[in-house]
Amino acid sequence: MSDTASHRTASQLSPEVREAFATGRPVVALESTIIAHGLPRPRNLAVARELESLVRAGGAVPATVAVLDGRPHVGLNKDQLERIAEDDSVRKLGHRDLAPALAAGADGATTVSATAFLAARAGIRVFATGGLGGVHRGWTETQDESADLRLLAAARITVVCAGVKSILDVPATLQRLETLGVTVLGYGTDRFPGFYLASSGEPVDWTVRTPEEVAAVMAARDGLGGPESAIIVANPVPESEQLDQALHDRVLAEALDACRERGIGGQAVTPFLLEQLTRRTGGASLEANLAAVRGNVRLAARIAVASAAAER
Ligand code: PSU
Ligand code: MN
Repeated sequence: MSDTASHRTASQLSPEVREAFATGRPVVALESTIIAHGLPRPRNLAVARELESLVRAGGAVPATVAVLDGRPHVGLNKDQLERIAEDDSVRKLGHRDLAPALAAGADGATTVSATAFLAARAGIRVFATGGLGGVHRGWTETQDESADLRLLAAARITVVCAGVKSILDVPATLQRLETLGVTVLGYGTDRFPGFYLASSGEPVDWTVRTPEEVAAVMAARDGLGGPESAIIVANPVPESEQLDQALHDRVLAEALDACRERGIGGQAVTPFLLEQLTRRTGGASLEANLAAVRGNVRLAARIAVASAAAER
């Protein structure tokens, strides 16, 4: 654990996670914003539980991250997971929101930026999500770029995702990741995945094909002593489960128009667009999103197992 300095606010570890740290078992961090703000109810709670089961089935221990009563939690029990999925007072917390949420004693779901920070600080090496945040389309007008990117430039953690959300400007986001020095690995592909789609059409410089290869990259980076930034493992949704490309493009254009017309801004943009896509595709985008997340969680467990074995 890195919470050795006594002046630090220690995260509350679940008994399962504490035990895993003590015995060297692999742990996979999961974010909670996707649960609280990225998926419709009541499906979100079932998904939260399913994702934890997938981690366990893969031989690792799940650590869903959230803030409850102003305390950061790494690993949630059954009641706490329910609270995140069902309680209306649960806020969306990026990295910069952690301190005010702690001071206010608030409940909050953590985004990729806040989850990566808390998980890395607790000593967790692998984290799974759906799609990362990034540079939004129309950035020149709104300057909307997810805080996920800057935090990933500063957290030593491996993030398994289906690329970045396709609601974003994908080439601009990849450029930003390059500038920030974040390593990007295509998993079984030389194309950057497109979240709802197996491919965004953009190239990636490095391709890996097994969890052991990812573990080798992690070990090599440790051996180098840096950089202190994330490794993104970009894992495509299976083609058989991807969203139809033409439907995706048409519906996304409508959703972006709706977002602009209603003047949606700030933290509300991403949940709004995801919800619009689900509605306008009759639920098809939700199924593709879930297929991507499940695949990422399974792969993250395999990477955590391989990495823990390599460390022994
Ligand atoms: N992946 C999903 N669904 C989501 C998210 C990721 O499949 O809802 C969340 C993550 O928590 C990510 C956040 O950090 O969306 C990005 O929000 P923003 O664009 O406001 O930074
Ligand atoms: Mn934003």
